[in-house]
Amino acid sequence: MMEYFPGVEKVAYTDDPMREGLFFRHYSPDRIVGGKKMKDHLRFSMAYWHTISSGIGDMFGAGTAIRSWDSVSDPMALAEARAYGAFEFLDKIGMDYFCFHDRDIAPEGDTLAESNKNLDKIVKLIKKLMNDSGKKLLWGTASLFTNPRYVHGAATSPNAEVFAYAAGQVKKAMEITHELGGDGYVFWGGREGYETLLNTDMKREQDNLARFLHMAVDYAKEIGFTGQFLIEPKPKEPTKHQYDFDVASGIAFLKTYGLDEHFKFNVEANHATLAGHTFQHDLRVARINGLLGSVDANQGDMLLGWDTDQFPTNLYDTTLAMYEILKMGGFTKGGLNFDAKVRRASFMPEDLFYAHAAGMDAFAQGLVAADAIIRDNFLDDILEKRYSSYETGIGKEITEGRADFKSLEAYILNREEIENESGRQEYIESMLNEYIWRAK
Ligand code: XLS
Ligand code: NI
Ligand code: NI
Repeated sequence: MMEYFPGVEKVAYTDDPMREGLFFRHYSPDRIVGGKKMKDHLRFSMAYWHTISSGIGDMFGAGTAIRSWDSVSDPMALAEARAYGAFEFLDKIGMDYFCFHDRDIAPEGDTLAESNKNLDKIVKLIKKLMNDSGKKLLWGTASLFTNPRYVHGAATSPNAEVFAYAAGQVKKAMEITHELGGDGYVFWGGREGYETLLNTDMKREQDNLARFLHMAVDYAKEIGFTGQFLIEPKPKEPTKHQYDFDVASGIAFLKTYGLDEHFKFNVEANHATLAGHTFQHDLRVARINGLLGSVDANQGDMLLGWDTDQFPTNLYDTTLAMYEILKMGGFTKGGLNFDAKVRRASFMPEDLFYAHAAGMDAFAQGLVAADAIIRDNFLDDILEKRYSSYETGIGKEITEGRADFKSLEAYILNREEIENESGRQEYIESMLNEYIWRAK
């Protein structure tokens, strides 16, 4: 059998973090943390589009990636080679899940019918590879942004023909996700947004997006798909303004259109930061609303204002992300999908392995640190103390809904001074450092 990553062994854990070479230095899949195996906490997933189908080009230059399947020119043969390569990659990196767009796995034909035929062929192969390996599909999705027909959007296109095409395409993408036992189905609003309000009927576009999502909910019921539907917010790029700007605006949209019981969020780190939030912020907003479903694990660059999709290596972010995930009780149908690409200059096949291992280690260490923070009640104790005034006296009356403006005025009218306590941010940050440094 053809080997697509020759010379790369299965990545193993080493307890000597300074050992040279390709190893996990913190990720040890079967290690128990907080009563659960690391791999079951983290549910790592490979993004087919970045790791397998991309040539890692950028806006200014062609792809540089060197891959074993480069010499295959027939599009279907190439899709097959990539599928084999994908499963070899998953096996060697030791990851249980993957995610894809329909067009990542099979080439688009001249008609939707032809594209679907191509998909059927590759899905059959992928299903076999999944059965042989035990690898699983975290979520599927449809690319409603690459083809020029989606120039004005898909479900928000001013052109009803395009809406119909998108519906047909998503119908098929849901069917194959269901066929492959996917745990979820993602809606990232590719070009669902606008460039200028001068030519945009915002109300109609949002109404149409909601109609589209309701149709998806109905069709899932019809085919018995019970995976989690996920909205992936992003504030901009490719459009100047995306409708699913961030989790908070996503919640408003879902509630406005009666969709909130059918969807959760797939929170992507780099999208949160593009929206002017921290990664933790969007995870928190989703979590406290009971809507945190899954995570696209990557990171942006402080100096670059676009979705650079870098592999996540920042331990503060991974620790605080794992904190939110543990606080929600862990993933059920979600996971950590590396929606991340190697830099254009990291063009060797091995770079893919080093990149994923770096992200997996960063999240493993973040998990250990977050688990310790939770076990010690470190942040919970701080919150308990900080908000304790709401547990007794007048605060309790406010909390329990027994106070009103008149009773509060009567209570406070003759009070001379109120004492506040320090927020102790710097102390807390220094302790967070300790938790990260000590995470072993
Ligand atoms: C793009 C998005 C995309 C989604 C899936 O910015 O992150 O890759 O995750 O369509
Ligand atoms: Ni993403
Ligand atoms: Ni992204």
